[in-house]
Amino acid sequence: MDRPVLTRREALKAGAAGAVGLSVLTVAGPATAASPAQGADTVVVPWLDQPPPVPEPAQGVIQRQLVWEELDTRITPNSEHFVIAHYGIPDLSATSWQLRVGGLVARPLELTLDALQSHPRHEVEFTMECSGNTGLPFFTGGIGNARWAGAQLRRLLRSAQPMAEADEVVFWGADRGSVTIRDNSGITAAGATGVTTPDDGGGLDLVITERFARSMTLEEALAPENLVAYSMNDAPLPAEHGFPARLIAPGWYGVANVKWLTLIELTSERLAGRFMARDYVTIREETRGDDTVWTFTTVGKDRLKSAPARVTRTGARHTITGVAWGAPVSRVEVSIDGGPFQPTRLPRQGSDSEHSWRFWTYDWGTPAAGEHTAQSRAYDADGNVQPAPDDPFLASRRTYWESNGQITRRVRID
Ligand SMILES: Nc1nc2c(c(=O)[nH]1)N[C@H]1C(S)=C(S)[C@@H](COP(=O)(O)O)O[C@H]1N2
Ligand SMILES: [Mo]
Repeated sequence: MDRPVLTRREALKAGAAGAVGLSVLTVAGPATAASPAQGADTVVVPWLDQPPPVPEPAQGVIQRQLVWEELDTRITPNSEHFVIAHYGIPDLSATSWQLRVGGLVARPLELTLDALQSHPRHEVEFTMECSGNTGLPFFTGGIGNARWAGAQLRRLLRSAQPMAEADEVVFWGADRGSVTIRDNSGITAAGATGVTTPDDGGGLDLVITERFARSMTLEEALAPENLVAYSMNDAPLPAEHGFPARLIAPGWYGVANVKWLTLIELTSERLAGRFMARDYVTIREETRGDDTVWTFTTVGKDRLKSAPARVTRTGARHTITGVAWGAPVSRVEVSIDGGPFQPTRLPRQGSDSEHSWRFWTYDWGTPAAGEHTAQSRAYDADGNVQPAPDDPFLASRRTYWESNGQITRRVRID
């Protein structure tokens, strides 16, 4: 029978006897290091196609990434969970922080951290992925899995009593940054308060200070799994992950999970700010009859995806371990060196969360020495397959968001 995939803590509890059956999944330590838990004979074979360093402009935003060769537990420790921060990390005080629920509500709320924590505590395990992950050569580790806890968003919204006209919810973060809106000569003439600077084209740029914010419909916000979370893996939220509280919207790409929350605003209009309408917008070129149309869609819900995580060797025997996420996963297949797809093992896990990634393993046996490729593809519960690289949706994109195509890694076997 398949063994469940355990967290590091669960594996420790299970003890030595329990750990024996976990094979590759309890191997700890950096790439190529022999695992103490396995005896000296299981090693990680690092991928040949390592991502290049994050270039200068993106360095401030992509602050930490998953190292795939080190993925050995279902729960990502807080200190290893990827970090994206567009406007830096605000320093918020637990004592002076307040969360307001306002806008089109009959009873606006002002919640201290204590007041937030006095609501019933709900937990969800959720694999969060940045929608830019694997869309750029240097961005391949924008994913992690954590157990989040907090108050149910639905409960807070209902106690604020949304008015009949309220059909959108805007989540405002405390972080803000300078944004240049190009060529807005019409807007500036109408009396905008931002600083205006001449641009190259003879028009005017509008420079504003914008807060990080995202919106979703009230119906989407009322989904029972959404949390205003103050806890990550049983610890207070680390500063870089949104202290004191953030939105956790399981099933949505990372960008929807607004950190450093200060205001939840009910409105009657969809937000059209930077992270809804300019960045994190998928632009595609579609052919309709003789016509070409360009479509613009805001990044929203997760998409089915999988990736080979690492290759381990015990003696001459090789195993590929990977993960699959983004939708309820029914099976995962692997193609070696572009050959036919083979089934993998998809063991049951200690978590019953449908929002948690699933680990899979492929027994590679004793591959010939030399360079090889490993490609994975996942299927969801409805039989849909993770898109191939020539998939029409992926091929029509002119932006790198939502890159959920099948991933191929390269490895050299000695
Ligand atoms: N306030 C705020 N929330 C934010 C962001 C941000 O820059 N500011 N980045 C978003 C993006 S793009 C992602 S992918 C996730 C990353 O969450 P993490 O840093 O906890 O992994 O946070 C989201 N929430
Ligand atoms: Mo992101």
